[in-house]
Amino acid sequence: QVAKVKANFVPTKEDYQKVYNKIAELFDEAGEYDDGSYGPVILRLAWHSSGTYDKDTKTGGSNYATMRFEPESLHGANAGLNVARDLMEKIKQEFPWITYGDLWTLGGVAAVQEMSGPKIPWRPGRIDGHAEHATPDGRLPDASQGGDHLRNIFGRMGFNDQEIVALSGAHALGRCHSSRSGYEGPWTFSPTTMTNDFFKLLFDEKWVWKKWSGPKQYEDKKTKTLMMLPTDYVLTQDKSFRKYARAYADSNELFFKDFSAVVARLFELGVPTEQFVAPEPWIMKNLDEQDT
Ligand code: DDH
Repeated sequence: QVAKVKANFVPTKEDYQKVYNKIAELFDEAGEYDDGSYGPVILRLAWHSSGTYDKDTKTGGSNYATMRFEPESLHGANAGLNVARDLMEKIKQEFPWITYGDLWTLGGVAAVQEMSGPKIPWRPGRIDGHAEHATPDGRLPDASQGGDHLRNIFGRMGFNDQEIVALSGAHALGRCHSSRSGYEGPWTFSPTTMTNDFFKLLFDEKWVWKKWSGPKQYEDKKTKTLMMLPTDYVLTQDKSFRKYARAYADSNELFFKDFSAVVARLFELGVPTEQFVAPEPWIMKNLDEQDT
């Protein structure tokens, strides 16, 4: 049954916490799907809905949740994210008052926090837009490219080298699917727990080209079970990137601190400040911090 939005209903932080809780409970309903959690794919939805931002034209970003519409839903980079959008649609039916942009980014926050990551400050205020707010294809990173491409793509969003490296640490979570991106496999041995293992493995393992007919990707020489994308590996090859990657490999605490700050900013890209309900972002509670 679809709940009706009551007239003049002004949701409070507690109402958003209820949505957070439902999303968090949903992660564990994954059963045999991937590594037993929907968390990673929902984080990817939040990131791809935010990462289309262009600071010069102030277009794209999480404000309008335009990935609901074609052709953005069909952009190559978004292959497989229909899984995440369909899951979030169930939550939207239960809480029809929340906007899609708020719902998807709150999903990303819940994914990081529930998979043992740092708190991600977040606040509501995004509005549902229309297909004409969608941005052209090609705004998200192409995994086959190198450092210049990363700087172009993330620079357009307003991020520097340190922030590019911190954001890339999200690949501690989840995996590649040959049916979606063409790439295959997880980056770490614990793809549903947020750690700095992505950086540690980059330095500690020997990475060799995987011999297969798929797109060029690395595999770890020892177990051949882990993978790195060309854009991941470049974080150890470029002098400036390497400095930050090394620092995050050496300190999970530093990585969590920087990751939290940069993801909070990522999820607010494209949202005019005056739209935000609260002057300061909120810290949502994890499921295990509540009595429920
Ligand atoms: Fe990513 N990512 N990502 N990524 N990403 C993929 C999966 C996941 C790139 C390419 C890919 C970020 C940055 C980059 C997550 C989070 C984040 C896949 C595999 C590719 C390819 C998709 C599939 O086959 O299902 C590239 C390139 C970059 C870059 O250039 C830096 C960032 C910034 C984030 C973030 O969340 C902040 C997550 C999570 C996944 C795992 C999804 C899943 O289904 O599992």
